[in-house]
Amino acid sequence: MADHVRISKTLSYWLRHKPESAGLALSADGWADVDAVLAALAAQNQPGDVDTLLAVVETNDKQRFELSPDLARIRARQGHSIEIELALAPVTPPNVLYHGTVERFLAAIMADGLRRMGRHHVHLSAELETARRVGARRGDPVILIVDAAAMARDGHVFFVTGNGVWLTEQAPAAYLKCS
Ligand code: HQG
Repeated sequence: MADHVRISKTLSYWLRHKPESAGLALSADGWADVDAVLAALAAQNQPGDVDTLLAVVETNDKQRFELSPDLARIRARQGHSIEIELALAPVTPPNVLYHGTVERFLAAIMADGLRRMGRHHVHLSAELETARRVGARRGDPVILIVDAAAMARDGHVFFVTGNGVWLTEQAPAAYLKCS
């Protein structure tokens, strides 16, 4: 199990941020060849086979990765800092979405709105508990309630990833409320 977590961390880095650090080339929509990934892992003393990757994908706590149906390719589902076209279709969001953050970012967020920061999108969740967990990575979580219905009405576009993370370009402060 510990090995799966270690491989998952390595894959996060390669498939979301720095594929070139492992000599990997990603397709425009983020896929890497499984054979190339396995070779790169072996070169890092993390040997495994397709079954290892299957186990990593399936046991990952946040379903961060997916394998293609033919098991020839693997990609991260979201969270990239590199330019990736995930080809998600716009979806009507639930009326309310949540964002977990911490007190020290609040003044800036209430001035500038929620911004993508290092990522391609602002990450939101449909469940309060998920937002709480995301905020708690940085300290005492503060939950922002996002008026997604109003945003959608005003032309903001939303996407949802395969593992239920809601994405949008930005959320202006007018749509945000502190819980
Ligand atoms: C904050 C993890 C100042 C924002 C998690 C957040 C999630 C602002 C931080 C996923 C701001 C960015 C995403 C503004 C936003 N001024 N601060 N205008 N707008 N912020 O990590 O949402 O492990 O990029 O509140 O579980 O925290 O990667 O985003 O605190 O699902 O799979 O700037 O990352 O998943 O931080 O987390 P992040 P996030 P993974």
